[in-house]
Amino acid sequence: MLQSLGESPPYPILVVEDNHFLRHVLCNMLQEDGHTVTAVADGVAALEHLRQQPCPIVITDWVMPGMDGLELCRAIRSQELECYTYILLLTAQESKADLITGLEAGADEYLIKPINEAELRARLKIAQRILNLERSLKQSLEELKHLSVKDPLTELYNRRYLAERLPQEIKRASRYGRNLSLIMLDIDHFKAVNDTYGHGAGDAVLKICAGVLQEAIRQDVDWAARYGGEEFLLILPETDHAGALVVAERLREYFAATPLQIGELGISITASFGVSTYPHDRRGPLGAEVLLEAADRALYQAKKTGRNMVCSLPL
Ligand code: GH3
Ligand code: MG
Ligand code: MG
Ligand code: MG
Repeated sequence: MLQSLGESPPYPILVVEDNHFLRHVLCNMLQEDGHTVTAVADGVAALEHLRQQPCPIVITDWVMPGMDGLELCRAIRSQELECYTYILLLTAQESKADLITGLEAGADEYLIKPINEAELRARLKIAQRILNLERSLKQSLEELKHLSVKDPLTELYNRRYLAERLPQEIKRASRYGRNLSLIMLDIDHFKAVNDTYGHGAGDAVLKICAGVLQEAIRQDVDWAARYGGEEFLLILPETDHAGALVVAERLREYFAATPLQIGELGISITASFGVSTYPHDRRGPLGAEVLLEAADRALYQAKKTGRNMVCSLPL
């Protein structure tokens, strides 16, 4: 949603002005309007400040000793900053040619001295609108990124992400001689959950299971994906086969012993597990599909041998 004017608090401003009196007047006025203001006396100090702390709005004088306003505009525009810097150039120059030079150096707007406060405020409203626009675009981009890799029901990673990331994990394990384990699990007789309690309760069970999986793994190292309807995959870097079997067995026990609470209902489920491992001493990489297939065969074995079980097969 695009934010409308006035909804966002005033943005911080960096004032760059060598004239002490004018700097003081500007700072007071901007602070009264609710901006957080930092003031410096020349372009070099401004750049140094921006390097340490990006600032969305810069109001800069043109003529200053050392680095002047034009050079500052060019320097800011030549940098890769994480957010847009709106630059308002203050100038005593009134000729069209000079003003065009200022804009071409990278200023978004100019204001001719002596400064008219109402005009300055109006210009800052434009800055606020543009910066709001940038912010909402960034938010939308983040949301889109999130949507493109996450399963909407469980909030776990989706198959698309898995297809992209798993080969990278395998390559990494291969390069550094590390273990990498997969746990594939499938809820037993899940169809019966839907049939008995309804599809809504079935969805709720899937969500809770996903939450349990997410909690059970090491944050920021391991990750979980929804592999199919009621099938999940845990990816455990730096984990050997024995370690992965322990994790799977612990989860199996938890599910078997803990009814999932959905409103008033306590729904008991079990799950079957298949474990596969890329061993640290294996030479050369391995296709992701080989590792997935091994986990899938092990899971099939667990289903065939009675469910509520952890199985593993050699690669
Ligand atoms: P098994 O022990 O052999 O795994 O039996 P199962 O019933 O779990 O397996 P089956 O593959 O026969 O059925 C899976 C069921 O999962 C059928 C499908 O409707 C249900 N399912 C898949 N995705 C979803 C979902 O997003 N929500 C709900 N509620 N059910 C789903
Ligand atoms: Mg000056
Ligand atoms: Mg199932
Ligand atoms: Mg299944």
